[in-house]
Amino acid sequence: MRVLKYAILGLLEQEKQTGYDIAAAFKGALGQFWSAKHSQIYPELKKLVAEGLIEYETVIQGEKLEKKLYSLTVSGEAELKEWMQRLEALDVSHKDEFMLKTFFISSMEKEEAKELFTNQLNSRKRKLDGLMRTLAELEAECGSKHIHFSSPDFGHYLVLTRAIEREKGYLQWLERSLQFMD
Ligand code: FER
Repeated sequence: MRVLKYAILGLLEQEKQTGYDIAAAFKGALGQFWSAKHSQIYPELKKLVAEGLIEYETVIQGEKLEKKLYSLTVSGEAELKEWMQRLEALDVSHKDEFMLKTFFISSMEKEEAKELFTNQLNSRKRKLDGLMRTLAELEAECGSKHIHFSSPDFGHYLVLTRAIEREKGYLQWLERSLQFMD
């Protein structure tokens, strides 16, 4: 399935934007869990225009730089809505290279295995730190108000808290596995 298609439709549902803005969104929060390169984004935009799911108006930016400002068409909105409501089967395709190595760990020396796990532990601690910092920023932006379903950041909040729970669990498992190796 072309999931990138829906990522772009979702971004354009939030607001009209240029290809540059869309590419920038993939460098932000979205790109932390759904990555896409420029070389994928621009052809996808072209395809979506050809399919009538998005359209653009040409606008002048700065002196005379022409930019395409993309927006959803009515059928693009319908397609996004259909995808959002579709109940997908559990995704087993989460490819985790570290899990692949873990699966084959008996081919390693114990000290090598411990190094591999310690390295993963340190990387994931840093990742968790970054996630907690982003969450603190998000909460600070909200001020005293609590995040709720209709907050503009609600989706970002859910994605972040999910990632934090996952990393905490991952760290616990890494620590337990390291103890197990002793
Ligand atoms: C963010 C949103 C999501 C972010 C990280 C994520 C550090 C990570 C998600 C994941 O790993 O599932 O703003 O910033």
